[in-house]
Amino acid sequence: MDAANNAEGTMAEVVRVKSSTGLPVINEILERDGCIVIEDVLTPDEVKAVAADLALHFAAAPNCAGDFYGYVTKRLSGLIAKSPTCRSMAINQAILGIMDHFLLKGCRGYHLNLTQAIQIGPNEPAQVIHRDDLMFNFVHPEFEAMINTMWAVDDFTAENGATHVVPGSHKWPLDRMAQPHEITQGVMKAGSVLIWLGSLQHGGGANRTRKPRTGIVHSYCLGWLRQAEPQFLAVPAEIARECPERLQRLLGYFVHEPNLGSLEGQDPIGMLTGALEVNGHFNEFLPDEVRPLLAEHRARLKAA
Ligand SMILES: O=C(O)CCC(=O)C(=O)O
Ligand SMILES: [Fe+2]
Repeated sequence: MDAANNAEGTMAEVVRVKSSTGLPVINEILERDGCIVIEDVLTPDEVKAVAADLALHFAAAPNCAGDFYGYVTKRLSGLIAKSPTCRSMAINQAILGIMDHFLLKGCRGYHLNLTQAIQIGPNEPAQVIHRDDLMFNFVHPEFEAMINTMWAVDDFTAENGATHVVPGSHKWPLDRMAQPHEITQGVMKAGSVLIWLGSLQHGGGANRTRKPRTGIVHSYCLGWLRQAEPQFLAVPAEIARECPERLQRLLGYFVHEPNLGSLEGQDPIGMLTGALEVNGHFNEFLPDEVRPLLAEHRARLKAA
């Protein structure tokens, strides 16, 4: 789609920055526009590696068959189990810096919401423009519930289905729909990553070429929300056990204070390390700020 003048007379455009750009600049652009492209985050070898990790899976997968997911589009899930390269992409420092900035406004820890490789085939039309965070059905204007990263495995072009985005639409009222001139595309080279806030209007582009367009979505959400793709089930424990601790936590092996997600009153990561003890010590997982209140309560009881 051609970029055109929007209501303010400026072009609808996604800002593209180099991977060396500082986090505060990236976060400021994301706050303002709701989307950004960071160029060349993966090396060409990493792009090749992730494509190779997924090649046999894509070959075996049928097309989707749905008005939202498409009919000439293949989707793979469970990428942390399927691709060692995705494991390191999911804990990329810059990406997690962005997640910290946005998601820690609404929670004390976040996790992976879903992993999905999307291969838009030739002749797939554009996906409907939508907001991903409608899966979390409540109003939350003061923080983002989820954020998506779309890693380009192929070059994303205007012709092959580079993701449609509507810069600024994360600030719109829910019932304002994007007009064609307000929509642009996340055009980027393989190895770059498009990031969009869960409240931003967007959708897969039409593929008018003869080759598929492959991208990888790693989505992150607030730690007290249900994951769209349950990572405990998507990633077998034998694989999770071999992952770095940061990734294990992102899969969901953590307690969101207070006391959300504990197992046997313990940190669920004990399921992977062997430390979890059935009927063992029952811990309380509390934010530091409530501890003085509890201590006061105990002191009052003692004094009475
Ligand atoms: O494939 C894309 O570019 C975006 C897909 C998307 O937004 C979705 O399936 O929710
Ligand atoms: Fe989407």
